[in-house]
Amino acid sequence: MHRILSGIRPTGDIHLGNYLGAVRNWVEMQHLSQQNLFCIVDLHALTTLQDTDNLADHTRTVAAAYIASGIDPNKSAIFAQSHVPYHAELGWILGCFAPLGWLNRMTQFKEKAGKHKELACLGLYAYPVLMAADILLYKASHVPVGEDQKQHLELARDLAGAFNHRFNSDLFPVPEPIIQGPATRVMSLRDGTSKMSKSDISEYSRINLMDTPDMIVQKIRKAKTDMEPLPETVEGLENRPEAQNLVNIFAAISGISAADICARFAGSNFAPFKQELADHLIEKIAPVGTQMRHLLKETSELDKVLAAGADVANKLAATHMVEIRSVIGLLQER
Ligand code: AQP
Repeated sequence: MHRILSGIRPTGDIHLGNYLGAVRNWVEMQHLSQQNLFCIVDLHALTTLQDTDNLADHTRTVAAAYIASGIDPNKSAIFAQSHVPYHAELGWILGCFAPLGWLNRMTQFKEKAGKHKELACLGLYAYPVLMAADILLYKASHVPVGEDQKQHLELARDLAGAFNHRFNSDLFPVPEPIIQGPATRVMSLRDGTSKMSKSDISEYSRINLMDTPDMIVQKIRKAKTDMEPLPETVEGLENRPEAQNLVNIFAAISGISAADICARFAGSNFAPFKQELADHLIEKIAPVGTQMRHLLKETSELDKVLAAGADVANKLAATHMVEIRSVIGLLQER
């Protein structure tokens, strides 16, 4: 059975990277699989919680982004991770089988903990184990994510295999990552070598789904480029990270190939290219933002969608947890 699971942390405004690298692919896939679970991973958000964060609001905003992008609540369960307590339970259990050596290799922990590794919290370190639990709890077969989650997905696959081997069972299917499309890693508009990210302090580093058309034009106009004109071929984008990123975004949002884009703008400066890129973004992104604002006016409706999604998720997770506890040998509750 094909069961898709993925999620986004409610840590800020959903941006073009989240959309192109993840949500847009989910929308296409939801009709191809038998079951879809799209989670708002609020427990993961606690690992980097800021004083200014409003988790409840951000959680609803992510739910609105899913629906406005085209996730159909009648076809896919949309729910908050914290509304299904089994995620935390399985996270603990898997943590007892995750060798520290595996966790020490995780590059995201190194990046996010930065120079102050000793001050980083245990949750940030254990993040990939909870992510493995998110996936294995539902026996998800496919996990569509952006490129940055590849390593965590590999850990989830290793943990599934290690658990199955340890208990001589085939309880967990080994989940397949789906990292596809022309924008698996969208870069910052201010620095073509850094990932576009919600936590970047510069608003001009990203396009948010709720940006107005004016903001989109402003951000694209100010997007960093270099002094060279656009090249004739994609090979000419090598070692030009900002130009490459903008061409990739153009290709992903318009459906035109990078080769055709280069051929069309060859030798031109960035102004007409940026104008057309902004037009494409406004056409695709602005309606999503408008729909999100509309959905966020009726939070009770959003909460109903989240409650219905949590109901589906809790029932499935409860059944699997009984199997998991039994395989481990924990005394079952009567
Ligand atoms: N820049 C990106 N390009 C392509 N895909 C991306 N994703 C995130 N950034 C990009 C994909 O979006 C999904 C949800 O990611 P997340 O928000 O849960 O965590 P993240 O990867 O840590 O995203 P951010 O924006 O960088 O958040 P912060 O700043 O809070 O850490 C995932 O499938 C991810 O691959």
